[in-house]
Amino acid sequence: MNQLTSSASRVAATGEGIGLDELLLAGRNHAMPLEALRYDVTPAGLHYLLTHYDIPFVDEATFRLHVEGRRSFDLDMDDVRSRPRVSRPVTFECAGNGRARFQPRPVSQPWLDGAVGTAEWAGTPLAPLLREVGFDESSVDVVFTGCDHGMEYGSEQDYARALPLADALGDDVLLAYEMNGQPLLPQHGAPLRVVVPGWYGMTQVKWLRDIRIVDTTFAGFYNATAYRLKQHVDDVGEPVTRIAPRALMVPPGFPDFMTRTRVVDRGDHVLTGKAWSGWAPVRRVQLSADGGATWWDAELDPPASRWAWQGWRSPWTPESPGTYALCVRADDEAGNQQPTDQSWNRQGLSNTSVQRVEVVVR
Ligand SMILES: Nc1nc2c(c(=O)[nH]1)N[C@H]1C(S)=C(S)[C@@H](COP(=O)(O)O)O[C@H]1N2
Ligand SMILES: [Mo]
Repeated sequence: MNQLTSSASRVAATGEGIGLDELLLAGRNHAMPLEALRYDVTPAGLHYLLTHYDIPFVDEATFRLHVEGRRSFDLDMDDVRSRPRVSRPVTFECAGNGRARFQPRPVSQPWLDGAVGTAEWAGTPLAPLLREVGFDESSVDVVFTGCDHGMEYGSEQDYARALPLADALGDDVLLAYEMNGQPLLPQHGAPLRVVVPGWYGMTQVKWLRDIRIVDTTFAGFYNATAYRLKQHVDDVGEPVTRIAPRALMVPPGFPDFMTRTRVVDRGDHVLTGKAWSGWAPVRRVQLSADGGATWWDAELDPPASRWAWQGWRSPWTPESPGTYALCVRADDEAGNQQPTDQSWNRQGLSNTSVQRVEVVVR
């Protein structure tokens, strides 16, 4: 079947534009408009979306979550909701954020900067459920399977991602049934999804129907093949796990429709935005108005929670009319920083090269 082989991963030729296949993905999987960086909690309709296959139609009335370890049981949504409830703001970012800026461009969902958002997720902690179902020293991974089904690189499967058991037992991991105080929307995983704070988006399995504790490293597509930093298609590669630090700014002034170049008046401005890292708290956010030649420090807002992005602000007073290239970058307390020279990888993952916003001062 030609369609199956043609869905294998590809790198665009030099000068090749975004194709209609990529446009179709980009329309289904929208980014968060960067002006929404103003909100601490992203309104649900502005949060980015990434769905590999179709949004499955899940009937909550007949829905059962199957949980399997040393024992097994099934839960309906009333059972899930009757368990202890917690709520926390968590920033999600797609591991492919920044992919479209790689040269050459890996052909896939062509993200620029906006595959990020922060929601208030409510649900029940996962660890007690894993303890109830039971595991022992030989247990390795927890496999989360969604209700959605499709094909990628020619392999047919349900969306399934494993997390090492030690990480799945983390205090902050939850099974979420609410986003921003409302039941999950269909596109965000209704009725139930996993939320693993600090990890890239592929970990946050939507339409969760099955949790399985297994004794061998899970060899499914989304762990063994996808979401790995590779140079060549047959490399084993290193898995991407936690979110690398990044800062983004609210584009100042107003945009030109087609170029998105910003127009601002000369004089006093306050630049604002958000910064985050899944490895450690954000240590510093820096700004540049000359395309990264010189930098100054922004002021960080106090963190609202460990797992939500943090606000930052800085005055900026361009005195003379002209064109400026505003840039912003973050580093974290573990010493991770946004690179000046981003290294390339075959799947277009974790491109945290600094955001650059062209501004015309009049
Ligand atoms: N079942 C299922 N879960 C999934 C996906 C998917 O395609 N199917 N996409 C993952 C990816 S790659 C990302 S980035 C996040 C996006 O979550 P959101 O659409 O709620 O923002 O969901 C993850 N969970
Ligand atoms: Mo993603």
